[in-house]
Amino acid sequence: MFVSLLGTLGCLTLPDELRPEESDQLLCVPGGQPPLWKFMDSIRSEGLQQGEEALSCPEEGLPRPSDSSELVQDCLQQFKVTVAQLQQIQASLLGSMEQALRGQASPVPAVRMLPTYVGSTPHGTEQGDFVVLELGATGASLRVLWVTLTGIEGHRVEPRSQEFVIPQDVMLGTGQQLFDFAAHCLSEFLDAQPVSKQGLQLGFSFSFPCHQTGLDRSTLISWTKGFRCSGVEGQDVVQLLRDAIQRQGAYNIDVVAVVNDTVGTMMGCELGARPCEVGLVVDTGTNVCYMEEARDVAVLDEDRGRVCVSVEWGSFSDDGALGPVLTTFDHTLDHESLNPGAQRFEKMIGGLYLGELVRLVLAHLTRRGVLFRGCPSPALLSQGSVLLEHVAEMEDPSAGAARVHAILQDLGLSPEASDVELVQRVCAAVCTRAAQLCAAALAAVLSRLQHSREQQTLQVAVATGGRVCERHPRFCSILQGTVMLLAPECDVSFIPSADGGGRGVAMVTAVAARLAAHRRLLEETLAPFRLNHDQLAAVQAQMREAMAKGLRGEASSLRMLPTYVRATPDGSERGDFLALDLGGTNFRVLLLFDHIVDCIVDFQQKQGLSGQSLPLGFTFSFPCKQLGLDQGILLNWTKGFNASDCEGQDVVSLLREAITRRQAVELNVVAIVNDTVGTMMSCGYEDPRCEIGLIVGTGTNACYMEELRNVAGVPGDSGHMCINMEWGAFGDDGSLDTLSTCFDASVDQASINPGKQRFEKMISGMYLGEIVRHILLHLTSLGVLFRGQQTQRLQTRDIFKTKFLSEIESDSLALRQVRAILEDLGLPLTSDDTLMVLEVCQAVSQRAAQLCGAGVAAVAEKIRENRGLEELAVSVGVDGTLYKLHPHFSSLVAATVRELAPRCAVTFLQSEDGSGKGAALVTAVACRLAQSTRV
Ligand code: 0WK
Ligand code: BGC
Ligand code: BGC
Repeated sequence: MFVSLLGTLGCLTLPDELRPEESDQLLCVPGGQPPLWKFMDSIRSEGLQQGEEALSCPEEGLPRPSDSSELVQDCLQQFKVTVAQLQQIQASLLGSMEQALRGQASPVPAVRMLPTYVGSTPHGTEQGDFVVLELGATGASLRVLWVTLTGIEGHRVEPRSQEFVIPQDVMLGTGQQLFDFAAHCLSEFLDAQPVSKQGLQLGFSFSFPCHQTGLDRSTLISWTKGFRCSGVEGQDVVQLLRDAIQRQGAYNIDVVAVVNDTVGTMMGCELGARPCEVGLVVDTGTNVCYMEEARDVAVLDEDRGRVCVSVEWGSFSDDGALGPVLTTFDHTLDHESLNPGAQRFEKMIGGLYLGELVRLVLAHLTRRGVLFRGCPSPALLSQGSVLLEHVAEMEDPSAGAARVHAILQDLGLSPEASDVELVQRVCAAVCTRAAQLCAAALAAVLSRLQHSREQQTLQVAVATGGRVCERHPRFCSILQGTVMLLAPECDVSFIPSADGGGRGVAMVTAVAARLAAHRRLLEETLAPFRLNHDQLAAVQAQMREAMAKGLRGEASSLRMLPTYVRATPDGSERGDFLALDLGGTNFRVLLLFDHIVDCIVDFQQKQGLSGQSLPLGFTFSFPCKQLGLDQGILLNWTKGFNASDCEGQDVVSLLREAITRRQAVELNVVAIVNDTVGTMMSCGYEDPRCEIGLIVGTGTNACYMEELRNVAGVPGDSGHMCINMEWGAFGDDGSLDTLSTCFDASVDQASINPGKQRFEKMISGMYLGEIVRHILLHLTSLGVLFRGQQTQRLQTRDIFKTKFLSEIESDSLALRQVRAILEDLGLPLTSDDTLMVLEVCQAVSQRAAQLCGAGVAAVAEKIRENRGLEELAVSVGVDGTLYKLHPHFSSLVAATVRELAPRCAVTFLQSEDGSGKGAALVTAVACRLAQSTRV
């Protein structure tokens, strides 16, 4: 007899002497869930004792106790839950939900509130063929579906599917076993479908609590529902599935999305009057998801739109709220379960547990002689023998007493009519409570929706799925009735999910596939901006070569202009000087030089310097061939300047003529200085090791102290000469074409000096915004951004300022602020768009900083080699809005220099007073040197 007992549980690996006879299998309903109680050891002990107990029952049975009706009342009363208790559960669950949403860690929230990266309910435009693998929704079985989405409203293609029972030793085995089993089932299913073996897209419905970090990245937190495979908790289950499919090697399947079954249920609901925004599953386990306001989900850095959150209410266990409704049977069930103390709420509602609760009550009443004349059958004394299907049938009024009788007989019992009626009452008590508790929890979710949407009356559709909802005769009606009682201000429509969420998973997969495709297009577009070590080292080497040619006076894109600054300050410089700084962000006008003098005179008046004859240092930030300290022939304008009659002129003369015209006789222009030189000098005043000047602002350029012997065209072999590299023009000979992208070409063609200043146009502030704008236009044309809608604004030149990059990439700015900047530009963007725009900005500024770093590394190495040093310590004086304001530019430049010039310890000094002070210092040094030659 004992053997047959185990028969009923039939799915487990048992020692031979305990393996059941074939005939006993009947009771095992395919996909039916033989609960995985810790029966091995308990059954051995208990079974035997119970078997013996069962066997020791007198033929005529035990007399019915006199207080049987009290015993029954007491039992059934335990399952009665008052409205007040339901309201307390509702309130307590709501409290836990909001606590978890706020990210409050202690006390540990009773529910997890896991963001699912599903940001919108289906548009109905999703289309394509998708494979869906469902694992865990229905306990010991997995399902594979082939779902075709037509993208045409109301046009629905019936999914094809196949269910596979998961062997117990797999559910309790290793993770590899489980995922290999899943991959095997996938192949078996696909072998039967007329589909290609390549490019299949799969949506993975994995119905367990997971931390998702993306639509296709999800880490299992803990198993539930009788699963306990080793080596999976804490792992990315998508990767485990990908590895298993790889090992299987039969199909090339891309797992593009992982979805909780509640999300699949919500997304799969037919598009009715209003989309479903809540997904409820009551199958072996239970859970709910809903569309929460993204701004209220603390872990998400988002303030607009909504995100689907999986509540994982199965773990809800607030002793205060649940304590009073937990019965002794619940404690026994939990104690005997695979995960005692966990999923307490689920163990009162989930289909895996309802049958067991009923069995425990029936066994209890039988031992008290109230049922079956006190004679339990071995089956009744064995955990997991009463299944959800049994309970659902026994409660189904259409089943009738005969059917209940048959089921109880199948469990080895000899029921009398009164037993049948009492068993039905027990089933009703257990399931009514389950439905009411589920309703209290759902009412908490509805209250949360009402709060977050600030709506007096909430209209919402709830998609329902799972065999308890589908098969239990009264579960849904009790659920709906109790919800109306607990959330009267909510107008809720319940939409049974047509196919258990398979379509919903395919919907999410379609969205994920679209996003994945967009991501691939984004990566392809940005790949040319991601420079690797070799490419940067090549730029460094090409720059060294161009420097050498330029210094030798040979044709080179680097003019390497002598500046006649032969020394950096030694700190002894003293005196008052006037400094003029033209070429950066400020001071841009036409009638140039007259206007400049007007400004100087105006400045003198304001500073009370009128009439004082002060030496003036003129920072002129354009390529000038200097013939002396106070002579500079403008070679060509850059940075959008285009004042006429200046190129080829000595700009110092032009200034002096303007001074003469203005009779501002007291102005004495002593030196003309490039802003890089001015910056080097002003920082050199503080740090004598400062021998390189760098500007990364509107334009970009660098200078450094070169050995005079290396400077062709300037007499003398000893001493130094500061060289203005004019590196903005680096690559004008085509040496950078391999790195140049179509976006760089668009910016160059649209500039007033096409083909010129190529290096500058990949680095400096005047151009980065435009490069980004062209990339955004390209991605919009691909449909990757802004739903493919080209906006007039985005087609406007210079509308995307480089300062936006600095703002958008600032760590302190949340995505929400990024979105605000972009919306001011009239761009209709989604949260994914915001992320992509951020990545575009990062790619463009990173390339600029790396190229700039490669340039500085070339200069530092040149100085080190000039001096035949193993190691060089040198400082770089830096100025320019982009370098100073961009949150990461300076650190990226420094990191690139460390990588490409490891033997140079390079310190970057941000110039505080601009190059004006440098111009004054150059003037002072010139005056000092002039003084020393006169004496
Ligand atoms: C401030 C310096 C000036 C230089 C400017 C460059 O004083 O000489 O031209 O930095 O930065 P920008 O203003 O172009 O951002
Ligand atoms: C799992 C949930 C799942 C629910 C319904 C629970 O045990 O933790 O993730 O949604 O069962 O299948
Ligand atoms: C000019 C340089 C200047 C740099 C930074 C470039 O466009 O050609 O002379 O140093 O901008 O302002």
